[in-house]
Amino acid sequence: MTSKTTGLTLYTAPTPNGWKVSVALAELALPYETVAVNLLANEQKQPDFLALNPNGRIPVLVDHDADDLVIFESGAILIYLAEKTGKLMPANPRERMAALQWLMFQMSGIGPMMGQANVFSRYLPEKIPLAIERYQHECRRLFEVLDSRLGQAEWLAGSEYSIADIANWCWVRTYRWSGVDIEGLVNLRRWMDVMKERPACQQGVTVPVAMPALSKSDDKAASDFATAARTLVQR
Ligand SMILES: N[C@@H](CCC(=O)N[C@@H](CS)C(=O)NCC(=O)O)C(=O)O
Repeated sequence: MTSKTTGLTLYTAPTPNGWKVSVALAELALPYETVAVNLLANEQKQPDFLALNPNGRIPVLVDHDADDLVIFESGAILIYLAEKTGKLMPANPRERMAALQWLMFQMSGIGPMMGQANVFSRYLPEKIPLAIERYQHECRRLFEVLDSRLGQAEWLAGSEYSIADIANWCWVRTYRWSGVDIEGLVNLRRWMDVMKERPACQQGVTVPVAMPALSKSDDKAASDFATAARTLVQR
């Protein structure tokens, strides 16, 4: 836990939901203190962390300059940062709603479905083909929805880069780990290529530590990661 009294503290771990906030903070060039939460040691379920987030999950942001305001749920944190700074959210009402809509699409669709694809294809010792197919197909379907949107507009909200792009990219970039194919999704590919060149995106995904490329299932790093994650999902 932090003893900081001013500025921002981010409680996080090297996962897509944590990266959403570290990428946004990098885009906004806001200084912050990082507290790395060890998920495998179950630190997120200990009383001092549960006092910050009763759901026992990262990320959590504390704004010490706003009377130690504590925010959990990555989507809420992104909206808070956009409102605090007046950035990463279009001012135009139509595009603002589009940004919120595509943020919710990530929070309720892309994140949970990719999460379950990972659980069934990577972490559970018993392989249930129907469950693996169900979640990987649903991810592919959601990726096609993103691809279609990105065929109509440069960014998810429309003409402006926003928190919706950050939220979706932090998950979609791990498509290989979830076993989801992006073949033929040219608009999604175009957007991913642009996103990965942004310095803030590159820096944000190294917080709190850089993750090895989990792209090959026979990789030692990948198999160590899957073994550790198995403990977490079977707790
Ligand atoms: N809807 C939440 C999901 C947060 C979440 O699932 N965090 C994961 C890491 S990506 C976690 O803390 N897992 C630890 C656990 O399940 O005990 C958000 O977007 O903030």
